[in-house]
Amino acid sequence: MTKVLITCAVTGSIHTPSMSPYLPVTADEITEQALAAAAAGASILHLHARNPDTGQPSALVQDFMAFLPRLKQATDAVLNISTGGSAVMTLDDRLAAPKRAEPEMCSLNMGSMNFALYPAAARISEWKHDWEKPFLENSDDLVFKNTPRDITRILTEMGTERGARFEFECYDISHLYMLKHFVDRGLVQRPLFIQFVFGVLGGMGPDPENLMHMKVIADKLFGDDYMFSVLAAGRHQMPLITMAAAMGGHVRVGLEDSLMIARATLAKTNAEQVVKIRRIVEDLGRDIATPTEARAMLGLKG
Ligand code: KMH
Ligand code: ZN
Repeated sequence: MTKVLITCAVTGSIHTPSMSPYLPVTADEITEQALAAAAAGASILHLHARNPDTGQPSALVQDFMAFLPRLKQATDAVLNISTGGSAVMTLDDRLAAPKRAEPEMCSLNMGSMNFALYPAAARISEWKHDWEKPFLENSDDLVFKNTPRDITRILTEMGTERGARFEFECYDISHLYMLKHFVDRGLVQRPLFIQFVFGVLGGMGPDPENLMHMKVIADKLFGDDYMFSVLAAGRHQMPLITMAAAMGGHVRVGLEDSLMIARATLAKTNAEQVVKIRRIVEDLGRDIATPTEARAMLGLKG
């Protein structure tokens, strides 16, 4: 069976410092945790930046450049930069660092949607920083904007002009049809790497039936010529990615998606989650891909 690509999404832009003291926010913390995740078996590192003082999601090129060159020098893991950023950022903001860094790979969100964070906010009683509570509460009235024009722009500016390949993030069946539309227009290079996203309030729920159905429709739209990976938010992370591994798919872990390592236990590092899913994958009889194998599987420019 195909080797398994483990992606680790190191910090993201959803969780906030009050939710876990282990969430990496400074360049040193992001670098250290990303390198440990790669050493544990993650062949792809999905990266966002944070303001080092407040932990707030950041689109500043300088905040990305504080860790990207260090990662490039210290690991051969594939560096995958988010173009989703955070729903509060403009597309110009979201594209500033990816355009400067010219990564091999970046994320591309395949539709506009609600992206409500209040379930996470409801669990916090003490806030470390002033920005956190309004950031989470205001997500109740926010649209994560990824219109067809936005998608075209990212495909053009990152793909056609800079040679990046994509982690196509699909939160719903409708996003698979949007991806098919862009494949048919000739704007998307194969091989396709599709990330099925479960458990975001605004996207599909974390039900196993949804994963089965996503695969059925992706098979119908893309035939053999695609790879799927799964990420699931919060406590649904490990069960759904285990199911993906058993179905022949790939997996994503990381504190961007879940802060936990087990019920009521915070993960102290991203690497803990990589170690856990690696063990599960290997127990299922599958091998994990190295970064070199990942590049070949994904058709990256290297
Ligand atoms: N946090 C994930 C649910 C992106 O960076 O482009 C979505 C994500 C978006 O990873
Ligand atoms: Zn992300």
